[in-house]
Amino acid sequence: MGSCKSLKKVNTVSVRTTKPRKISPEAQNLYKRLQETTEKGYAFGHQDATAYGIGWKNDGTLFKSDLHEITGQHPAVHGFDIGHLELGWEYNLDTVPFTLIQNQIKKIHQKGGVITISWHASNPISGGDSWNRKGKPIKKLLSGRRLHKTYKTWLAGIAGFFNNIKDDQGRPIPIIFRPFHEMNKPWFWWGKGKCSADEYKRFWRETVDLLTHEFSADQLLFAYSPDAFDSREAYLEYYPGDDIVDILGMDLYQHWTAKSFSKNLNDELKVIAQLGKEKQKLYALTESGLNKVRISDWWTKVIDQQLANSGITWALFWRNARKSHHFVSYPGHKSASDLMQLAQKDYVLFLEDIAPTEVSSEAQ
Ligand code: BMA
Repeated sequence: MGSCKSLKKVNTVSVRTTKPRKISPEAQNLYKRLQETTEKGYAFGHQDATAYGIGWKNDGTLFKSDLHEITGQHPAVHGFDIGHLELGWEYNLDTVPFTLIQNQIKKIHQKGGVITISWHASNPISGGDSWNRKGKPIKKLLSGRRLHKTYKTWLAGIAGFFNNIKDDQGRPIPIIFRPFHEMNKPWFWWGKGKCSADEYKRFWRETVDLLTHEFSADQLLFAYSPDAFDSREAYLEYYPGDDIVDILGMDLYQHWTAKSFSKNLNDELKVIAQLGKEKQKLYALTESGLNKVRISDWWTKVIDQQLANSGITWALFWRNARKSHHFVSYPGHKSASDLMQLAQKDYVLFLEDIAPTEVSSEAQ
């Protein structure tokens, strides 16, 4: 018992000893813009929206999205994933070239859009993918542990990648980074069962600290994104601290019926809305979707019903990889006209709706 207690104390102390946050003026400005956006409604987000869609792939010359093909509007929030950047690869785990991601981010930023990045990092022990749960990687990646040096090399590379994405003034473009998402579920190597909550928090804090201080990526805002949870306590189990989390995120997909999904979404949104109010932070649905959008009026009857008055800043729907794995409608799909209807609501915000006026006219 005694040793358990003192161990806990050590963990708690080390959790708190990171340096105060460093946030660039551009990132602060992004946060302000997100606050203003939230007053108007919620922003529509899509993963890899301009990188590829159903039946097309961006060779670098296009600015196209499946959403735009249907509604005439591009997403306001654009998600990308940097999994495999840590391996020094030229393509991410979904074969999107990292140079394309950098160029798309520049274009999106120029048009006034918002960027959020996830990281399906490979397992540093086995070399397998994020779903490979060999060993206890988090324990080894912490400072003073065997793989910490490797981890620092990873983060140096990632910070370098972010720092190279610059705006027209040569300033790094602000990005919302949400590393090690869905940690409360047992599917990733950083997830439940592979480390304690204290270890996870310490790991997250060290990650933020290294990226922003040691590797100067202070243009980052950070989002915390657990998967489905059933209480406030469960939501906060891995929460690394108010000082380093900017956005309270949640990931939730519809796997079963619309009824149960709607209920879970509603319950969870209430929890993060309350926490957002208490902590004075924005909150967002950082990943969602119904694979193949197999309910033709899903957008208006399920999504909009829950999100319309939820106070979220954005909802990001997952990638349109192929006809058997897509989360946004595409031209000709049975849900396309319903998405069109959703897009007509004035509180559902797209790229042009959130762009600062001077920026959008410059970029045209
Ligand atoms: C998952 C699936 C995978 C993909 C991964 C990272 O949800 O879409 O096909 O590799 O996300 O984008």
